[in-house]
Amino acid sequence: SQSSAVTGLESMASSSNLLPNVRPAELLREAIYRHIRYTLVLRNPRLLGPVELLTPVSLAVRDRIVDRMIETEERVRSKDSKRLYYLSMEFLMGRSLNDNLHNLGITELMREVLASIGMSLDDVLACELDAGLGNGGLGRLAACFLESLATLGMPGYGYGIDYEYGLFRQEINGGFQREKPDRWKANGTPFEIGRPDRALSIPLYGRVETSRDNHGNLRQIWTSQKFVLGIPSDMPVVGWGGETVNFLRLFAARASEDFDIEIFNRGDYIRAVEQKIGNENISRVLYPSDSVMSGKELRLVQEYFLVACAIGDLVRRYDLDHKGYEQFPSKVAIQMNDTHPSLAVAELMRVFIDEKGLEWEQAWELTQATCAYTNHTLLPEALERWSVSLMERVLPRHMQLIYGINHQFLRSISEYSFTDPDLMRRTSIIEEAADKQVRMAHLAIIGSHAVNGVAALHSELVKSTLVPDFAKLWPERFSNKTNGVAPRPWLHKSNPGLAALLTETIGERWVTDLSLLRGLQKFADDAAFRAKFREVKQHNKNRLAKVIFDQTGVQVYTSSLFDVQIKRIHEYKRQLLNVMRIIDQYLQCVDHGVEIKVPRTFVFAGKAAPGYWAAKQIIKLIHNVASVVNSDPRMKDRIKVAFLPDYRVSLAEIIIPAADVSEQISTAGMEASGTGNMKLSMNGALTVGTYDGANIEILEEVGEENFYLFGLRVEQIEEMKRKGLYNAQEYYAKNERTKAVMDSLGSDRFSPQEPGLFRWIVDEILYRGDRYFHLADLPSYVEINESVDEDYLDQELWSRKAAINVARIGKFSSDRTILEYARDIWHIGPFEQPWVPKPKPEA
Ligand code: T68
Repeated sequence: SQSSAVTGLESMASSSNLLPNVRPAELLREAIYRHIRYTLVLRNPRLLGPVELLTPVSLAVRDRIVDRMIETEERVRSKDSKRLYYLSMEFLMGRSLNDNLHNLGITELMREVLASIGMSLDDVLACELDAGLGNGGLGRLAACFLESLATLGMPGYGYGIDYEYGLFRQEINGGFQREKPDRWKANGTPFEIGRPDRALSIPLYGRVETSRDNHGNLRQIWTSQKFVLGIPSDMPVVGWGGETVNFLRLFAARASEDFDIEIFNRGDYIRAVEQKIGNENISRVLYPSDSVMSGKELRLVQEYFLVACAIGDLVRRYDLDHKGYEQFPSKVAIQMNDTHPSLAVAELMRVFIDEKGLEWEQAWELTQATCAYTNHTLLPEALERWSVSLMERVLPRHMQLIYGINHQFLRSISEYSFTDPDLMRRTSIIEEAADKQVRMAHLAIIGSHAVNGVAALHSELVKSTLVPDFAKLWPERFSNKTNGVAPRPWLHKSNPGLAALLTETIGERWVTDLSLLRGLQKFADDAAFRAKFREVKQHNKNRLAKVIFDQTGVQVYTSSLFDVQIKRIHEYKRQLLNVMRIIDQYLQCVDHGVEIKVPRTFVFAGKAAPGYWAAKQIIKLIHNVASVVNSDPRMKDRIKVAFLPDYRVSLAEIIIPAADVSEQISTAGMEASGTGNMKLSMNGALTVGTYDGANIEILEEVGEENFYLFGLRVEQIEEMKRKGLYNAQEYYAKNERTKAVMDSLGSDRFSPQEPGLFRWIVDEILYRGDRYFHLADLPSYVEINESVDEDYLDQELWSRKAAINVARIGKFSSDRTILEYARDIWHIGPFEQPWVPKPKPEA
C-alpha cells in the first residue's frame, strides 16, 4: 500500500545512519547480514535455511520497531498522557514476524530482499512458532485489543505472564487427542525484549503482624514472606503504519537470592536451591482449561504473580513523573480481563496503604476509580472462587484487606436488610459455606467503577441473572462493550486476495475504518464484482484443501461447500449437534437413498481441555464419523469430514478465508459473545447460528436474509428449565430422524471396533437431561441447512449474500470496541491521527 510503504521507508531512514538515498532493500539486507554475522556469528548467509534465517530477519525488523517504540514512549511521557493497562492471564499473539512486517508495510520489501538471496519469505514466516499464551477467545481478544490500541495511537499496554509453555500442542492418535508440551521458545523469541533491569520482587506466604507506626497508629505488617522475582520482557505491538509501537510486558518468575532465607541460614544448601528451582515453576505453564476454574494453589500464585508484577511496574512508572496519588486515576486505568487478575483490587489497596502510607478511605477511592472489570462467562463452573484458608496461607495480607473491603461494603448496604434480609448473604465477597470461599467476581465488581459484558445479550444476562443484586445497587456501573476483532491481522493480512479486491473497489481507508466497507453494498449487485469475489474464495479454498490433505490425508473437493466449526471443544458450543446433523445426512443418504444435492466439506478444529472427558470423546466421535463417511462408496464422495489438529492462530488464518459456512451453534444464552463468528463473516462466510452472543448483533447488521438463524431463544430455554418442561425423550420419540441418529450412536455404527464407545452420548442426552438442548434444536438445524443447500446451488445468490456480510460487518472491528472502552471506561485519548473515526454518541 502507498501510505504504509512510505512509512516503511521512513522507518528505515530514521533507524539507519546510512544515506537516505540508499535503496531500502539494500538497507534491510545489510541489517539481516549484520545480524547473521554479529548476533548469530555465522559466515555464509546463502547456506542458511528458513529456520536459521528466522532470527536474523526478525531482528532486522525488530531494530526498526525499537526506534518507533522509543519514540512512542517519549511522546506519551512528554504529554503525561493517561495510560491503560490491560491485565490478562492470556494473550494469544500467534506469529509476530508476519504481523510486524505487515503493519510496518514492508512485507513486499522483505519478500524482495529474501528472494535476492534465494529464499522464500513465506517459508521463513512458516518457521515461527505461535505464541500460544492463551486458551481461546479471551486470550485472542486481548491480542486484538493491543493491535487496535496501537493502530489508534492510544497509550494502552498489556501485562501478562511469560509462560515457558503455552497451550499444549494437540496431536491426534487413533482419533484421540494427545497433549504435547508447547515449546514455543524453542527457535528463540527475537520479538521478546528482555528487561532484567526492571525486575520486581514479589512477596508470597508469610504472616501479618500488628504494630504501631511513628505516629502511634496501628499498622498491619506483612512479614516473613518468601520472595520470587518477576523478570519482564517486552513484546512490541506495532500499530498500522508503524506510527505507534506499544508493548506487551510479560513476566517470568525467577528464584530470588533471598527466597527463603531461613533454609539458607540453616545451612541446608541443597534444599534451599531445590526450593528456588521450584519457584521458577510459577511461570512454567499456562493452565489449559477455558471453562472450569482450577482451584490449584499454583494457579492462585500465578494470578497474584501477574497482578503484583503489573501493579509494581505501573506504580513505579507513575512515581517517576508524579508526586502524591491524587492524580492516580487520571493517569492510570486498569482493565481486568475476567476475574483472573481481580486480586488487583486488593493489591492496589495494599500498595497504597502499606507501601505509600495512604489512609483506607483514600486508597479505596483511588482503587475503585482506577479499576474496571470485564466478564466473559456466565457458566457457573467457570466462576472463580478461592478458599479462604488457601488465600490466608498464600496471601494473608490480601485476605485481611478483602475482609476489610467486604466489611465496608456490607455496612454500606445494611440499610436494605430490613426489606431484603438475604441481600448481604447473596452479595458478600465471602461465601459462607463449610469451606469458606472468596467470590472473585464480587471482589472485582465492588472494587471497580465499571463492569461490562462482551455482547448485548450477554451484558443483559450479567445484570439479570449473574449479579442482579449488584446491577440494582449500582446500575450506572454496568455497560456493554460488544467484542470486535482486528481487521489488519484477520482480513488485510490473512486474506490478501479479498483485501486487494476491497481496496480496488472502495479504496484503502477501510483498513482503519471498517464501517467504510458499507461502500461495497452496491457492488454486491454487480456480477463482475461477484465473480472476482468468488475467485478469491476459490483460491483460499484451494489453499486450505492442500493443508487438509497434508495434515490429515483427507482429499476434499475444492468445489464443495466448505462448512467450518473452529473453536474450543465444549458441550455448550455443540460440536455434537454438528456431528448429529452430519450423521443424519449420512443415514438419509445410505439408508433411504436421499440424494445429497450440495457436496460439503465439514472442517473441524479445536482443542479439548485435557481434563474434560466429554470434550475429548467428541473429538474421537468426529474422527470416527469422518472415517465411516469419508470411505463409504455409497456417499459418492459427496460429504467429507476433516478434523485439523492443533488449532491455533496461524491455522485459523488459513481456515477462515476459505470458509463458506460458519457454524455458531451454541445453546442460546451460553456463548458470551464469540469472536470467530465475526472473523468468518468478515471473510465472506455465511453464518448458521443460534440467537446467542454476538450472533444476534451480526444478524442485525447483515440482515436476516443473509444469515441462517435457527434454534430456541434464551427465554424459551430459561422457561423450559424453570418449569422443568424439557424432555429430550419426547423429541427422540416424535422425530424419526432424531431417533435414527441417536440409535446409530447407541448401536456402534460409528464404533464397530470399539463397542459401547458412544453409548455415553445416549445416556447424557436421553437419561441425564441433555443440558445443552441438542435434541430440541436438531430438527430446526437440519431444516436451516436445507435452506443453505438451496441457496448455495445459486452461486450468484450465494456470493451476493456473502458480499453483503462483508459490507455490513464493520461494527465488529476491535477499533470500534476500543473506542467505546476509551470513551466510557478508560478516558484515554487517541493522539492526532487522521484516520481515527469519532466514536458515535451512545444510543
Ligand atoms: C470467551 N471466554 C467466551 N475463556 O467464551 C467467548 N476462561 O464467548 C468470548 O467471545 C471470548 O471469551 C471473548 O470475550 C474464554 O475464552 C477462557 O479462555 C478462559 C480461560 C481461563 C479460564 C476461564
